[in-house]
Amino acid sequence: MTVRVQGASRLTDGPGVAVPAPDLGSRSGARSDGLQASLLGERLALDFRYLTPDAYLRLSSRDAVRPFAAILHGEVAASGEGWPEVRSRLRPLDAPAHVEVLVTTSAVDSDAERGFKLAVTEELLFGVCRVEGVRGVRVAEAAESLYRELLGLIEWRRYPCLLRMWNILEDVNGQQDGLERYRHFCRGRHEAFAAIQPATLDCPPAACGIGAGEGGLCVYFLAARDPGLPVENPRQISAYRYPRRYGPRSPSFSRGLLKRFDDGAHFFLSGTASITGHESRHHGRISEQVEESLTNVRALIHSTQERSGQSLDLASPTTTLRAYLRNEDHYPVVREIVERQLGSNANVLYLRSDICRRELLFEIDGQIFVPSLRP
Ligand code: 3EB
Repeated sequence: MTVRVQGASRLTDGPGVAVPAPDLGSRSGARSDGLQASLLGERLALDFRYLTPDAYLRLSSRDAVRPFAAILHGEVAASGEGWPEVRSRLRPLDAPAHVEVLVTTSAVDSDAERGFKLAVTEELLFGVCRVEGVRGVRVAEAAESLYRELLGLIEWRRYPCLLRMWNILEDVNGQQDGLERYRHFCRGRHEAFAAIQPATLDCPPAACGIGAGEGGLCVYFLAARDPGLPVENPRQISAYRYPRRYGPRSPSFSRGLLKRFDDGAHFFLSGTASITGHESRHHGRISEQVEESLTNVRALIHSTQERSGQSLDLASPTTTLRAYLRNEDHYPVVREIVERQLGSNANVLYLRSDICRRELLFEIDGQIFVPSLRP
């Protein structure tokens, strides 16, 4: 069942960019300062919100709907509140800065282990690790050891099911020691999965693999106690079956993953680009790449709906998307196509970033949240 939500705030609104109340007549749209749960008193395991830096800096871990991690795009001061903050090193194209906050009504513990900063709730484990200054074959070594620690950590902490991985590699398309850095990364990541054979292999996480101009290798993740439903795209070969020409080892992720908690259904959309089968399409043509990527997203959502019976709406106010553009000059044309297809109210961040195949000019990912209605 799709919840219709009304009175959505736009991306650049101040505090109270909260998920608005589902349209239950009398209860719709009530907002005050701070982040609101979709219904008063309702438990919220997880929600993603886009905030301005000012709104972000007013948040507190004592709020009822509290942050447990934040991704900072562009220049944003640290909050000093103790939850993990990740600097994406990706520049927003439509504003000086945006903050992506993961919020919950659960109790949150902040912690650190094996090089990861962690936030732990009853339902979820969030972690982030950054390794600076890695070059050449050492990219594979760094990726392998980071992923070994990560897989050990989620097992030990009893959140063995990876839902979502974010992989950001400096100079992702650079050639070093005879191989593209992204392929060194894939090799190391694959070695870790092969060595540890985690439960996660049966339920590969949604993921993205993108590049930044700096920041070494940064990996962050969300893991849960029980598995979600991984979904593949009928228009694309599964990434873990890519032919060897894309690198000595295939990437280990699913095209999307649906996970239900008490608060509703969360769909994690992997990085989706202009690839059909296993091949990149429309080399050098931005408009066609954006259209092809969005066709892929719709096909994936369609097949998720078929498999799960869950309706998912890309343009819902509780959907948050990121559009990655290799070339900032493409911003106006990309935005025009995205808004034509999703409407101008869709929550989309436009970020300058590299993409792990050099011919790809565009990638999109994000999450769709469908809050459950209480009887
Ligand atoms: C692709 O579809 C484009 O290496 O984790 C998308 C999502 C991509 C995840 C990853 C890479 C990754 O192959 C790139």
